[in-house]
Amino acid sequence: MSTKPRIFSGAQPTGNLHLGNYLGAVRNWVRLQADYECIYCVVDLHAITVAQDPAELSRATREVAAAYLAAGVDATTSIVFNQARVAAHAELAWIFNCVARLGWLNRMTQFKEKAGKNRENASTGLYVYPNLMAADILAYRATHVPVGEDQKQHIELARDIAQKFNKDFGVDLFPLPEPVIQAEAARVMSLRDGTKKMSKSDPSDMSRINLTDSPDLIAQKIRRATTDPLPLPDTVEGLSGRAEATNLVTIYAGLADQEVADVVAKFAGANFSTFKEALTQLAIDTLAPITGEMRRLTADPGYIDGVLRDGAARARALAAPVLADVHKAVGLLTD
Ligand code: AQP
Repeated sequence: MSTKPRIFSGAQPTGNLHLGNYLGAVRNWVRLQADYECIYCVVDLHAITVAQDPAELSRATREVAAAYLAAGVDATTSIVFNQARVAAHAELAWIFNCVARLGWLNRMTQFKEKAGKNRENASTGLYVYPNLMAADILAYRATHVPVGEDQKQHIELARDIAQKFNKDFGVDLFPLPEPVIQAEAARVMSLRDGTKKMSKSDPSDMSRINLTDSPDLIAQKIRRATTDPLPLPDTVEGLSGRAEATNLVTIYAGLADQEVADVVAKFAGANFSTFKEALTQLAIDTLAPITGEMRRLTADPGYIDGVLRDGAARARALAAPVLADVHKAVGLLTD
């Protein structure tokens, strides 16, 4: 058994993974493999909290798994699987539905954003989504969760659930998981509106760069990205109040693995056409190898299914003793 601290993280197969998912999450997952025991899940049960086309969901589940592998997740050392294959997630989520408080869930900003004005018509699954996320993490007693900035509130809720469970049942069963958030590009915004996060479910494909986009399409999207009339500033403070400029500079910094201040210094006073050309080249150079590998992998769905099945078997083995302890603590007769 590994002595390294354990990580759990995942992405929803609600569509193509985009640059925000990559810079905010998946690229960090790859790096963290050196120091952590990693469990990376395609969270298909989360995806169905909003309407999904069944055939498209299966296709996207394989494609998201392919993106993990193409980006550098090693499925022999890390565990890669889809959530629906491991029943412990749904089972523990039900128990957490009985631990979490309505008041806690009412504070979740993602539910408010996703339910929008039509709150009464949102699924109950969307409402209790954070409880399932807590189950995803705690079924493995994971201690670290690498996520983008937008998921921080959900990790805090997972900590509250872990703490209340331990207290209510007088056990020390769950650790309090911590978010692992990278400083640069933790929040990549829409290319059309710098105040909205880049998202798979944005109706405009021009708002995001998908990991499956061709170089031509990437170039087109960056060329058409919203900007303002001013040249780039010569200090980071000069970006304040300029959401779109901030976003493009942040994306550059994320892709180049540099500090925002260094990017600002490099392009001080440049106009957007010059900057966008450099950004386009950098985005294509970074993403093209991943896109190519994804294409190769998705051409062989049997291979992807084999990886997911093997990962699920290993995940089930890790979750089984935790669930047994949970049942015992709660007084559920299951053996
Ligand atoms: N724009 C973003 N910037 C940085 N990180 C991001 N993440 C998502 N969007 C950004 C991070 O990617 C991981 C997987 O996210 P997810 O698939 O679970 O769902 P999400 O956060 O709801 O992402 P989307 O793209 O907005 O999906 P939809 O449109 O389906 O809701 C997470 O670690 C997340 O923080």
